[in-house]
Amino acid sequence: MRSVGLISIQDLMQQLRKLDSTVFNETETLRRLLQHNPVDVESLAPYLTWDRQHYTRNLIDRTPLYELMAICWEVGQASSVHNHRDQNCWMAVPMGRLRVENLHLVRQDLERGTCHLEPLNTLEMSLAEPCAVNPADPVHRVINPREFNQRAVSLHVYSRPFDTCVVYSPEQGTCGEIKLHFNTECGKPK
Ligand code: CSS
Ligand code: FE2
Repeated sequence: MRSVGLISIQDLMQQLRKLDSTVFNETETLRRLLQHNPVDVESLAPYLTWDRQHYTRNLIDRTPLYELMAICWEVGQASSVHNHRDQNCWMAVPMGRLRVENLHLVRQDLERGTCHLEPLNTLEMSLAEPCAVNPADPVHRVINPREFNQRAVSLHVYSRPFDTCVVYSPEQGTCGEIKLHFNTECGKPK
């Protein structure tokens, strides 16, 4: 039986598909929708895959307007510092907790592969606390810190869909473009 107050991923998918396209142009409406509709991790079972080397990306739904994916984080796994190609992004955490480190991009020169970043703030996400990436300062990294001592699953809505991003090394002042891949799409291995 589903815990009180939780919805299934199918229900969330239906709600997202009904939204007017304008909702995806600002961050607060969808952040609130995710906050009021926490997803039951049980319903995500077909989309959850685990890899000891790297977090996994699992596509759940894609429309011309957005893509919805589940990302699975083993204890201690983290993303690179990266951007979201100027697309909006919302993240909810149906299982575990995750830390988001936001950075301010002072400058970048993609052709030269150089950048300068400064730490901005850190926040924590959980079932009760989804978040939206701030379009004014979209560079961040997501971490499942070893001390949290549990696997985590996050749901990401990207509008519009993107399949490349820029990754940064704040320590070395370097950056470069990478391609993003899915481990599974609609519950099937890629
Ligand atoms: N943006 C990363 C996950 S951390 S928000 C990705 O899509 O792989
Ligand atoms: Fe990200």
